[in-house]
Amino acid sequence: MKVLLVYPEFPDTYWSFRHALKFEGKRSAFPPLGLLTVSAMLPEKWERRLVDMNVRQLEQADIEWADVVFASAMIVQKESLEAVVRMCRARGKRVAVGGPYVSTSAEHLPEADHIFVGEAETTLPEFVRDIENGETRRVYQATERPALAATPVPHFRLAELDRYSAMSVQYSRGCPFSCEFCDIIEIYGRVPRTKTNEQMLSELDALRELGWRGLVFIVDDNFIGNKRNVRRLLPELIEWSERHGRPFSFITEASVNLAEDDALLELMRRANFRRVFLGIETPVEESLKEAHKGQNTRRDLLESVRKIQSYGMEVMAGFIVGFDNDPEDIFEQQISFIRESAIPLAMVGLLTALPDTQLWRRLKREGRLLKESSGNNTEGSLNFVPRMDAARLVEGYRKILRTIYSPAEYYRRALDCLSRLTEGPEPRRSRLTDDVAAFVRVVFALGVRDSARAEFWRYMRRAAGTHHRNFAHAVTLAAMGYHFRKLTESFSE
Ligand code: B12
Ligand code: SF4
Repeated sequence: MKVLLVYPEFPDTYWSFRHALKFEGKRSAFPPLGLLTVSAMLPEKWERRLVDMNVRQLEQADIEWADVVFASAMIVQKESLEAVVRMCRARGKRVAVGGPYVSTSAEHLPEADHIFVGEAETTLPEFVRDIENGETRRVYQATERPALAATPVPHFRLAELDRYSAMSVQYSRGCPFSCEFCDIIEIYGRVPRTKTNEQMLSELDALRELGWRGLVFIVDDNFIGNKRNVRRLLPELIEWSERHGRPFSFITEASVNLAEDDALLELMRRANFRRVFLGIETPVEESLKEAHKGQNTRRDLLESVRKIQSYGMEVMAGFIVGFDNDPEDIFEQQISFIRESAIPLAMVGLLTALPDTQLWRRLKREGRLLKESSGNNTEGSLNFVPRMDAARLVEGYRKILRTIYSPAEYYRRALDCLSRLTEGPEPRRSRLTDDVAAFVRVVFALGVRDSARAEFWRYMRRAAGTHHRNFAHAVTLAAMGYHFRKLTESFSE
């Protein structure tokens, strides 16, 4: 059996990092870990090929080659997914689809032959048996959330490593909290399940043996969802890392209560965690309560961010406007929180009701749902009727973006952030010549062609003078800021 694994195209969003990746000569930020995992669950003797359409085109020849096509998608990829399914079906190929979009929106699916709802650890072996017996079904619905001990090491070798700026691994699925807008807990559950330490280290071994060096994204919904297990993992990870000359630095997502655990923060620092994405959402207590985000109301959020930064980790964070309890001055409050917290990469979104979430169900009961979500909460469109006047909300949202990504504000935050981070250079995979080429591209785009070049040079002078040990990071932050600003400008056109 020949299996073609296809990852459809992303639209251009804040999360695509497109304008920053081009400096590095990369095509995409991360490989499609879901498909790499699925591949590892298929019989050894099946042949497989991966086409991540974010790094290369899907050719007719790829489709012709395959007996069966497996595609995975998030909601934002649905149009591209539909096109892939049509193309492959038109060539008479059997098509199976799965992943987060398919799991939450199974009723709106393109004409795929097989639909996988939920995690595939139990359903995929069933499908393989059915294919061998010549009796397959259309829908394979996972009836349970599998223990991750059964999840094999993903087939990282299928990805063209050079085209990505980071690699991904997953340690846990699920989150113990209950935020109203969150679909994670609907898809992956509220009991975090983790892999064993051996599994994690085998995945890192696999990446190391393939020659990967540099950034690894631990894509967990909440890395500290099961603190007890994480506390057992980190000492082994530190030991592994020292033994191999610290080949990786890590980035992950965690809930804000990370800040209350100094011992855990210290372990993460020693394991070389350099960035943590936090779901801060809003500084407004009433809105946090409305969102059932109690873990954020019990602490001083600015203090929590500062504490995490003091362990050498840059904080990235998600922010949301559009809650029923948002006051009229919410936009100014968000801007000053982001400024004071020194979070350069602040992902601000409009509240979105994702399918089958608690928020979706409440708004439906209240008759306030307008349409299905596009899955992209940064495009400035609402899929429900907000309490605040909708036009005012969208304009206020755009004002936040214009302000926080204006060159003066952004560079100031980046410098504040650098001054809170204590660590030196990160492990890198690239050769010196590649680094120099990337630096020249950044200087040409931001320091010569960009209208904000004066701010850029002021920033670079300060970064070189005060933060020379973190200079590479300072350049990366400049490139990221450029991406966010370019995208913000394109929204306002
Ligand atoms: C890493 C990640 C990203 C990376 C993408 C990297 C990549 N190339 O895949 C980045 C940071 C770019 C990203 C961006 C976004 N993401 Co994202 N992301 C994740 C995250 C944290 C991990 C994904 C992952 O690798 N999982 C690990 C694999 C093993 O799990 P899996 O994909 O679910 O695969 C399993 C099953 O689903 C199944 N399966 C998957 N595919 C297939 C296919 C077939 C054929 C079969 C049989 C089975 C199968 O088998 C696997 C094993 O069980 C998830 C959360 C999560 N827990 O998954 C969110 C998540 C997927 N992202 C989400 C969203 C909303 C976004 C954004 C739109 C955010 C935004 N607000 O703008 C952007 C969009 C990107 C863009 N450019 O426009 C949502 C998706 C919601 C949905 N219902 O579609 C999730 C679920 C998180 C959330 N609630 O916010 N994301
Ligand atoms: S903390 Fe994050 S992952 Fe957990 S329920 Fe809330 S939004 Fe979802």
